[in-house]
This record gives sequence, structure tokens and C-alpha cells, in this order.
Amino acid sequence: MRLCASLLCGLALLGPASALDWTGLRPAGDLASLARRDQGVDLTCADGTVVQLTVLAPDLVRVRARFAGQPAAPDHSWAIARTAWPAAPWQIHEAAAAVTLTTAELEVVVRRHPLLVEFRDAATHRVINADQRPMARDPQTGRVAVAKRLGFDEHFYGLGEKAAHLDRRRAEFTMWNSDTPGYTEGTDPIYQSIPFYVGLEGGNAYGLFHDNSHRSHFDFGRLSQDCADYAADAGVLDYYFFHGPSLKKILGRYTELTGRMPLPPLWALGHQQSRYSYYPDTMLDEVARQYRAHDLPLDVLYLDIHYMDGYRVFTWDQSRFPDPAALTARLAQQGVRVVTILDPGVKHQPEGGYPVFDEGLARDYFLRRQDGSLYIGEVWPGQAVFVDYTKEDARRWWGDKLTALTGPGVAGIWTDMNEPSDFADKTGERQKDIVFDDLGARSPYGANRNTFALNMTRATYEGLARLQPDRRPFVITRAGYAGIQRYATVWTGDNNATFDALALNLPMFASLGLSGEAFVGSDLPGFIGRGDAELLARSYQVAALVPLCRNHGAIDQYDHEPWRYGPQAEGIVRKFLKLRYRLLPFLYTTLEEAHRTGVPLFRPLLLNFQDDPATLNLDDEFMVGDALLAAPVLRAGERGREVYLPAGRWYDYWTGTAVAGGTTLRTDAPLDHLPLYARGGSVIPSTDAMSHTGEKPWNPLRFAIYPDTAGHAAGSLYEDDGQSPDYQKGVSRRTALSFATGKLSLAAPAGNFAPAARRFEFSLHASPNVTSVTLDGRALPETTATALTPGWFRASPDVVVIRHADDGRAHTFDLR
Ligand code: MIG
Repeated sequence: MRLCASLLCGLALLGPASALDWTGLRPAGDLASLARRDQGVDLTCADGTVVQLTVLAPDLVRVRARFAGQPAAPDHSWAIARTAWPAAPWQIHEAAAAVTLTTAELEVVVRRHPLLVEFRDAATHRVINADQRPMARDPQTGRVAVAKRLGFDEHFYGLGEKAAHLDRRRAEFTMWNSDTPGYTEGTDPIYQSIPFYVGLEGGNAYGLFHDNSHRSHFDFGRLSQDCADYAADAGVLDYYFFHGPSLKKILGRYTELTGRMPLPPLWALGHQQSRYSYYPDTMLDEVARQYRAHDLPLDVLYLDIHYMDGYRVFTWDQSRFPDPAALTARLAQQGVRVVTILDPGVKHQPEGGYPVFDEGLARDYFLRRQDGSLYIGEVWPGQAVFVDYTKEDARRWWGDKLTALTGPGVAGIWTDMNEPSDFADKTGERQKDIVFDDLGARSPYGANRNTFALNMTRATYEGLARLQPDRRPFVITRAGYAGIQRYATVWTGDNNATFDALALNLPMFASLGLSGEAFVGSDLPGFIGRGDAELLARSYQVAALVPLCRNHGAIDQYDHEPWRYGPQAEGIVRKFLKLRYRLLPFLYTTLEEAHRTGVPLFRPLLLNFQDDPATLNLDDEFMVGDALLAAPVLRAGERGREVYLPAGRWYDYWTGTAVAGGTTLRTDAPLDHLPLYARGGSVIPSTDAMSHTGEKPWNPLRFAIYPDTAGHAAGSLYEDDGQSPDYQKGVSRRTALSFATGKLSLAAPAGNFAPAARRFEFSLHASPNVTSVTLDGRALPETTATALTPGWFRASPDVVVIRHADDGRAHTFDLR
């Protein structure tokens, strides 16, 4: 504490941008009295500060403070998806020095003098997290702050989209959505703000979500060696504490609180091609034609801002796109969908002739300044006004306007510039006096900038869902706040076409996933500058396994479809796109897991191996689900690299060779090679490659079975119609299988989605000695790789394949 204080003098120069600056902050007074409520207690301090502890679940406690003199604020947050929680039992114990609130999992100890909050594990009484000084507020500025003791070996993860390494220890960050083209490692803040993080020490994790949308600051022991500090420029000190100890459990709760990702349509997992900008319409026909001619998979083409009439949202440029419905119909015949960009700026056109402006103005949907004047910014259409998406009727109006796009067959919406960016001032300084309706609270700009994109994408997502109730909405957004996963896929904005930016993808995607946002990706091979063939090849080796796989580039980039980089790079891109499409059953199954549990598809090794200290800051490898580990080459000129494999058995994905884990190995990685490993114990479903996701059903369905050191493996396949929301009503099918000591058990499928007839092929790795196979006790005939008849055959010295028609029933196969 003294160290913190002494550092402060040196920090004064940095101004209040640092979380560590406690100048002017008034600490909450000592604890004076306590009152019970339904789900927790109100702690009143000597100075009048009231700290509310609310038990939402045994592992989730909310701490909300109203400081002395602080005006009451409505208890509403755009981030929160769930406010009603089933009662979870708790007790309160009052002692001389402290009061303790106990749930089944947590002890929240509040020391009276001074007021310090401490979270302990109820089972072991181990301190998980503790205040270093009382929570505080500056009565002049409204700034609020919390300081936590920093563990000697405590590591930090999350905070969403940050251009930084995976482990946030010894780093500081600001939350203020910002349009930062060409950002590099260390640029902060960038587009998104997700003030949620996870602390991990000695294998035990906790989560902390500061639900305050004002500009805020986090310092994880950078400016001081012994504290982890948080401060927000204004608003309510309101945080949620999650008990682990597992990261996956915390992610489950965090996404229960802020919402889970709905399943996107299957085609969203397909390869997507964009540029700034494709026009006229015939250009898109040609790109699609070239894709098919080059035998490169493609599901989506994007229209950037030039499709609009003078950049007016919800219009079409009639000369470039005379018949958009005919265009989308032609592309649909090739299995290609169209996604259009949509900016928040509505052209300011008081002279008339633009109904979107006229209507929005007449209904008072546009943001105004404190003095009542319209806020007019500078964006693509020139002067532009912005919708106040905190108004429910404005959101609905915006959503209904989407018919201008969905009517002619547009399949998804790309929301850009929603920090919101204003060319006249990208920092928000000149927007400070804008007032948001905010459910009648008329809240200031500072509270609303970081949630602007959340509400814009919400309006867009809900509009799509309303206009096309039989289809899953697809929205991709640049900016966002906690909870953004409920509405949109996130891409990481205007990245550079450099190897540094490629390497930065891994911690960025991993951190977004650790912050509740599972559907992420970045522009391939980078938005700014022209990447070369080598970068393109290496980028696709990563992107093939990333949820969003989208090629996009700036207006002045050379054309950058994969064939433009020469035959070698094109061949490599084809190889990895085909890998992606073969793995669609696996990727989709893993995406459904993210939807259902909050545990993302793209994972740092840490998420699967949180007890392994070697994974604490490992961010040049990643895993897909818990079955595949990729160690891509991330540097120019390298043709090999070191790969860390956690303990257990692994299999080289390409050769099937078993590799012992718990070690770092050196592997070759020529330009066309991605070091890729399957984890022993897993089952990976796949099918044949195809040119787009809707080309044909998944037949055959292959299950690669990789036994662990004990000879066990288990996994499943998730399927549904891939396009409608019926999966929410259980119209899906799960096929589960497990393998143990020579016996493969196929469970009867669960769920009532009925796929077309198809074959299963089970590939059993590590099966060198098998000489016979029985099906439910009867001998299974031998067959061959090329025959389509049921039976079994040896595919390689180590791999036995069983072919079996999917008859929707449980079966047992014995391998001897
Ligand atoms: O100021 O619409 O990040 O993907 O191509 C640039 C043009 C505006 C920024 C987006 C980029 C998009 C571009 N937009």
C-alpha cells in the first residue's frame, strides 16, 4: 500500500488516465450497520456509503456501491441478459472485526475498519481475492475505484479485444471504444470494451466483471508491484465476482449473466470474401465464378460502402447495382450469400429526398446534444446523424429498415464504424455533450459510447430475427461491449497485413473467447498494406481453424483473392480451406458447445490445461475445442518451430503418428504445412470437402478416434438444420461415441433432427494388432477403402476403419 502511495507522486504526470491515480478519491467509511434483503445484505458505512452484496448463485456475488453523496442510479445495464436468479442459500455472520456472507461456494468477508472486501473459498477458506484499500469515489468527478491485492503468482486474462499478449499481468488497459486503423501490439484502447477479466493463481481461477460502461482503466500490477487496480471515470461501482476454480465454469456463469452466443447459420462457418469495395454487380458474379473455377470454397461475398447511393444507409446505388435481388439470386445458385455493410451514420439531408433521415428526424430518433441541437458528425455520407439505439422504438424502426437489404436477398449485416467513429474527432471529445435517452434516464455520453455498438447490433440482430423468423440472423460488428456475443460476430477491425499482426491474432481471439465472445476472426491476410504470398499462406493456416474465416482488404490494396498471389499460395489456401470444410462437423459441434456452455471454440491451451504452468502465457499455439492443437508459423521466413504439447498422448494430425506430450518438440513446417495435433482421448468428426457449406449433406461422416494413454476416447457430433432457429426447440441430433479397451460404443442419437441417410466411418488410431471386428457380437466382414459396403478394413499399420450405415440405433463394436 505504501508502495502504491509513493508511486502516485511519480504518476501524477500521467493524469487520471491511470487506474492507479487515487488523487481525489474518497474511501468508503467504516462499516456501521447491516440490513438483510431477499438475496443479500446492505452494508451501510459511517459516511453514508451503502454497499450491496447480492447472491445470484453460489458462485456469483454482486457488489454494488452507492457512495456518500452519490445520486441514486437506476439498476439497469445493457450488458446483462439475466436479472432473475433462483434463490441460492446464504448466511450472514457478524463478528467484531468483520461480517461474513457465506454461500455454498464463497465466503465474502467484509472487514469493518477500514472497509475491505475479501473473497474466500468456502470449502478451504483460502483467500481468492481481497481489497487492498477501501473502494472509493471522487465526489468532484464521480470517478470510482477498487484496488485488489496482487498475488505473487497471479495471472490475468480476458478484457476482450486488446492488442496485447494473453496474460495481462504487468500491463494496463483502457476501455473506450476507438477506431484505430493499423493498430499494433500495445495500441490501446481499440474497438471493443469488455471489462471482464479472470484472475488465476496456483491453478485456481476467479472472474470479475466491472459492469460500468464509462471509460475505465485496469492495471494488473504494471504501475505498482503489489496491486491490481480498477477505476472508471464515472458511474456506479458495480462488479460481479465469479468463483471458479475452473475457467470453464466461470465462462459458463459469465455467459449466463451476459448471455450466450446464439448459433449462427452454418454458412457463417464457410469461407468469406470481401473487399473495400466490390462493384458493380457483375464484379461479384465474376469473383464467384473465379472461386468455382479455381476450386476454392466460398460461402459469402461482402458489399462494402460503395453499394449505397451516396453512402446513404438502406439505399442501393442504382447504376452499380440496378437489380440487387437478381444478383443475390444468381449468387445463391452458386451457393454464395451476400452480406452488406451498414454504418450508423445517417446522411444529414434536411433538404428532403431521403426518407430515412426524414422519418428518423420526425420521430426524434437521432442523438441530440445537451442544448437540444442534433449531433451532426462527419462520416462517409458527409454530415451524418446517429440513431439513439437506447430507444426501443428507434431500435425497432432501424430493424424494420433492414427490409431494404433483406428484401433483395441480403443474408447478413456487417455493422462498421460503431465506436461510433466520427472523422471530425475519433476520440469522442466533441461528442461529450450528447445525451442518450437510456430508458428515460437521459444519461450522458460517457455512459453510452462503449455500449453504442451493443445497442446498434441489438437493433440489427432483432430486426433480422423479426423480418426473417425462419432464419438465424448473422451480424458482424467492429465495436462492442460485454454481452455483444448475444448479437454479433466480432472481427478485429483494420489490422495490418504483417506477420506481427498475424501473431497478434492468437492472443486476441483467445482473449475474446475468454471474455464470452466465441465467434471471432480477422481480415485475411490483413486490411492495411499488401501481404505477400507467404503471409497469405500462413494466415490461412490459422484462419482455417478460426470461427470467422474472412478475406478482406482496404480500398488501396491490390486485389487479394487467393489466386492473385500465384499458384503456390493459391494451392496452400485451397489445402487449408478444404481442411476447414472437411472439419465442418467438428467446427459446428464445437461452436454448439460454445453456444450451450460459453466455452469458446478457439482456445488458448490454458483453457484446457489450466493446471499446467507452461500454458500461463502461451499464446503462439491454440486449440480448437479440446481436441485439436495448432502451432502455426507466425514469422516470415521460418520453416519450422517449437511446439509445446501438454501432458498426455497426442497424434500428428497429418500422419496419425502418436507423440508423447509434456514436452516441447521441434517440428518442420515448410510453407504448406501447419503443425497440427489431435489430443489423445478425443473424437473428431469430419466429412468430405465441398465448395460451400450447403453443397451436399455430410456423407460419409468420419469419426477419427484417438485413444489416450489409457486406451480411452470419447466425443460427439452435433447436427441440426443449420439455418433455422428450430434448434432452440430441440430440433437437433447428437451422436455420441466412446471407446475403451477395444470396445467402441455408439450411443443411440439424441434429439429429433432427422438427417438424410448416410454412412459412418470410424477410424481407430493406435490399433495395430486388430485382426477381427464384431458388431453387436456378430462378426463384421472385411471390406476395402474404396468399396462402399459396410465392414472393416485396415487403412494404415496403425489405423482400423469401420464402415457402418447410420441406422439411428446404438451399437457396440469389438476390436480384437
Ligand atoms: O474508415 O467501409 O474496418 O473493414 O472496409 C473505413 C470501409 C471504414 C472500416 C472497416 C473496414 C471497411 C471500411 N471501414
